[in-house]
Amino acid sequence: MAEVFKNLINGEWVKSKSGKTFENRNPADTSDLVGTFQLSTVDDVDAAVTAAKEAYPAWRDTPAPERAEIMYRVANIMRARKDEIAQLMTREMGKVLAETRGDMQEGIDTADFAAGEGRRMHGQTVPSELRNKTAYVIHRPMGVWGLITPWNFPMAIPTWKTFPAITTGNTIVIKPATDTPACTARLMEILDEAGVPKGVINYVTGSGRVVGEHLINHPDVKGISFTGSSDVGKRIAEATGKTLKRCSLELGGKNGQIVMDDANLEIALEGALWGAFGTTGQRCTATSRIIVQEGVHDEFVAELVKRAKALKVGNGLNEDVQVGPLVSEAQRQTVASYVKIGQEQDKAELVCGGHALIAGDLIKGWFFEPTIFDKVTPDMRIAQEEIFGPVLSILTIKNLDEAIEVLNGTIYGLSSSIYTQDVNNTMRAIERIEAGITYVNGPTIGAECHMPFGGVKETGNGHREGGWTAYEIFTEMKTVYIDYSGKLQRAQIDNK
Ligand code: UN1
Repeated sequence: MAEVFKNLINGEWVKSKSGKTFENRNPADTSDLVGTFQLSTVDDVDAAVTAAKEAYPAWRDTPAPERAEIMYRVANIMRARKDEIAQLMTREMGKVLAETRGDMQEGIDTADFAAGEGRRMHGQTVPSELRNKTAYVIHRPMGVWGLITPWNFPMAIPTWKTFPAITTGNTIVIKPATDTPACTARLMEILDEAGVPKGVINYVTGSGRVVGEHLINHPDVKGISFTGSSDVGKRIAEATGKTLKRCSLELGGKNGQIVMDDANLEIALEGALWGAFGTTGQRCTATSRIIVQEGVHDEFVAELVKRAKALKVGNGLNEDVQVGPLVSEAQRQTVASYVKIGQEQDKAELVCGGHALIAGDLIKGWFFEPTIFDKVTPDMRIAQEEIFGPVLSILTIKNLDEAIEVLNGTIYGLSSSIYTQDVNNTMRAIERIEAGITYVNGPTIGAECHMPFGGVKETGNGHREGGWTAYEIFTEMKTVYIDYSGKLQRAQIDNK
């Protein structure tokens, strides 16, 4: 019997008032039922928000270092359960074990960082312009936050949001993606075991239309943090804009890797393979465009195709598999439709892959060949739209100026990369590439949890989750002035 997962509301695991559940199946083998989950209603969301609201004052008043102590325990429990949850994650989402262990490690790192940050949470102290007066800034929690998470990083992204949100003294209601609710349930168990008081964390599964939308519009929810598509992000920005509710959005990408003629081709090739086909291309940071200088184009593409064809696609639970399935049938259909667009509408040249994999055991899951299009031009749809799958476009450029223009020529701006040995090219690219993240001689994927993460243009709304900047997202800044002169001092008047 597959596990039946319940909602976590006010410290209790409870069924939805709907009495309905939904299934979650392994995308590598759909006969493997990972679990059944509550198909929650707005009443369930209301109960979770009420619990979070009631738990807030006591949690807010708990000293931040005390809150952060729990994070040390969380990190240690996660370390102990790293392999077990990585296995579950591979079954739930499909990516290979090496990557699901990496996803767990990103969560552990985020817990370690939160544990330390709870003892810092520093504001700023500055001199006042008046005598016997001081001025400083502190960060205060806000109340209940709604966290809406995607399926591609089933542990890391929920931790990116949950840990800073609660370490700073907020309480949360989290709604995981319907494709990956099991890992978030494990995260809730861990937080509970580590000693997070009841009501501080609440977990409600169900559809975005019902659960997500109700959270976004709920008057007692003070902020929304969402990672997902730009289209949904815009809808959330619109809804939260009406009440000026804070929202932090991490959205789509169409990340480019520039390869200059003087690049070390070996590392540029390995970077392209990892960036494009790691996680089966299902990262917002995935490399979906190679922008290669004409002098090395032929050699680079020939070798890339050879290596892409050699990648072992299969069930990620097998240690020798390098590329797992797509997360769902719908995702595979999207990928197939973009391959069709690339061939028929864009008329790019398909040089590798392009088909669903259905031979042998692969018929059980949503597998797709690593796919490469050459002779792609910037105006083509496959060069502009986020595909979220193992489809890579090669664009050829003459020089660095053209490379940067092509790289910047999409609506997105999350991650980017340049392979070159030339320091002048490197510095110019760092300054002129429009993206939240630029890697030099590294792939577009692999951000570290203690650094700001996010993008420009339609990739987000200016926030950076990850690192110390996440602690600013989840708090209000309070500017404090203390006058100890014993008299009225008028700023801008008495001292001039
Ligand atoms: C995402 O794809 O939404 O930088 C996050 C990376 C990972 C996180 C990706 N650390 O690729």
